[in-house]
Amino acid sequence: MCISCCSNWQKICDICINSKQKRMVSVKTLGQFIIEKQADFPFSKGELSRLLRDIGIASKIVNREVNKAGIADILGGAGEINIQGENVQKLDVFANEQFIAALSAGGECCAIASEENEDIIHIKNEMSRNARYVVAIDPLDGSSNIDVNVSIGTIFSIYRRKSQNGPGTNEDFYQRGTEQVAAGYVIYGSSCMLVYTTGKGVNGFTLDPSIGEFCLSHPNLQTPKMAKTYSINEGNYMRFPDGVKKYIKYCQEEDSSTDRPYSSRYIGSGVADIHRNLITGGIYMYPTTSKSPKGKLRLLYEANPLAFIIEQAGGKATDGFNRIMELDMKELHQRTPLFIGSADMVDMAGEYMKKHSAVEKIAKA
Ligand code: P6P
Repeated sequence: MCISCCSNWQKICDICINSKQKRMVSVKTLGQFIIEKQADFPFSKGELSRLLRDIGIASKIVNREVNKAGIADILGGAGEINIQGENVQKLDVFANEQFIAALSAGGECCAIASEENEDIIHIKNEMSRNARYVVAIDPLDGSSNIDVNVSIGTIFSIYRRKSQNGPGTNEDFYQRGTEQVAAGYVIYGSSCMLVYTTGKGVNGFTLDPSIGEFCLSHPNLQTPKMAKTYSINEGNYMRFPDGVKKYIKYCQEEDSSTDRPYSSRYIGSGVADIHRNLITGGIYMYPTTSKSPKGKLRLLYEANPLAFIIEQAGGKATDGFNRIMELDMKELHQRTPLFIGSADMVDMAGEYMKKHSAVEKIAKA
């Protein structure tokens, strides 16, 4: 209530109330949006919508705990007993359990592949055994940043199962990224945002803690074709392929006609770096290194969902040579190099990779 209402509470109050009602009317929650967009999937009986709802619920619970992490000393650090006498879990274990619980209770997926679990998790209850979808998830990416209060994220990917019924199988997850029916991430940062696509554009929702709802804040996100930010752990420079080294030098050269040098921005939390680049433009690269000869990021629950989102926003995602979403899935925790972001920047990095990998191959031969 504004101060002026108190002085003349009847008349001004109506204005104040009307403006609040207008604000509420303009707010569209994730739930309302999902129902509205359900018409895009005439054959869907709402299962996909319920899956997204379940993920939204778990995200709110994880966000609440992530926000408290800073006072872990009071609550007790992971592995200790807190003041309530409860065993304090590591946040990535907690997050994993929350997403598994929400997806199991929702009954819309028959199996989950998680970064936290070596094997797939079969959802045992009767309702889920014959569910049509499987979910791949990185419950808390960048969790090493929790203790230093840096943004972290959850990444998820949804496929239709390939097996007919009964418990899900590994083969249900051995699908190319092009087969995803939905993908998204949650970023637990200065605000909590959920960004997702079902193949009809990318939309971002910001959690309003005062009403406990994700509200549409970034409709139809599109990423700039070209920008001036590159994200890579340059500490690995000596271990990079020559094409990456040459592209980094290109980014650093002085040339006002192409807005160079670019800015280097690397948070060490992929969801945070890729989210910033999605909105402002830029390229994120995690190439092969001598320490990670196949790359570090996982294809199933990191590269593919992020690639689906960035492509839907007009960007590109490759392994330096090939489109991420066309790579064959052969192992649950398969790693891949990742070049993702503004289309023209990914293309240029790819040209450097192509040009110098040929030279490298000849040198090694
Ligand atoms: P490095 C987090 O562990 C992650 O998978 C990405 O989110 C992040 O961009 C990258 O690894 C950081 O790895 O080797 O640079 O510390």
